[in-house]
Amino acid sequence: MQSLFGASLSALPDIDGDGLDELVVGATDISGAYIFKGSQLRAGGSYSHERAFTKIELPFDPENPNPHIGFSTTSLGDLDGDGRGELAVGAPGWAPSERGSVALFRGSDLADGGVMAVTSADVMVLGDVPTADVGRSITSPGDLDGDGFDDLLVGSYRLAAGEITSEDDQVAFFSGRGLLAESVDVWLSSADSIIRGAPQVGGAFGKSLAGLGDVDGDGRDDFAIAAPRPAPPRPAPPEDQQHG
Ligand SMILES: [Ca+2]
Ligand SMILES: [Ca+2]
Ligand SMILES: [Ca+2]
Ligand SMILES: [Ca+2]
Repeated sequence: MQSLFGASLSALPDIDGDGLDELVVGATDISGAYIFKGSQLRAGGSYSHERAFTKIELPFDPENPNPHIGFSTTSLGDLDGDGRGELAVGAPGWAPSERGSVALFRGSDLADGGVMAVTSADVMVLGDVPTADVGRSITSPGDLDGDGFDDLLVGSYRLAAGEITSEDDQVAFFSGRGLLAESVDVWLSSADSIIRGAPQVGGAFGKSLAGLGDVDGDGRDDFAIAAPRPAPPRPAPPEDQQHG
């Protein structure tokens, strides 16, 4: 799971009201998510994580040295009605449940700058099923259920060899409307729905997630899930059926 500064990248809708969107950079080697304001980037130059306006980190814990905060990041539209978008940060190596997590921050809380602990998130999505590494992938695919609020997809998959079950590779759907309503942590199993991949070691169902907009014209946004598993060996076709 090694990745350096830039393990994930997301645009974040303008949180400081200057009309410029912001940039979120995930850095799993130093385990953090770093927000650079659009106004910083407009000025040019080069930036390390130390120059980020807002830093989402976790104090080093020798018992959990690799929380992998920032392995994935995604912005969501405004869920709490204050006109600013929100941010989700995946930490697949950290959670009280030790099964990974996703931290959800209100955009308004990120606008003051400085260092924020990932544990100060408004809501944490925590793994509670026999799967590993919740939050390896996340995306906001737009509004899937048509309630006017962006929704959240949380992917978790296991790459380790050994016995694997259908719960090892799954994508959880959370309707955005209620996510920030009570500011309480939610378990993955309480997702509004869960899509499971066919169990296969190294299958990585959910490694990539993408919102597509409304491709079939039914008024609700659509999405795609990739499972970049190794293809099984294919027998050579008979000579008289070969395709050009
Ligand atoms: Ca801005
Ligand atoms: Ca908001
Ligand atoms: Ca929705
Ligand atoms: Ca649709």
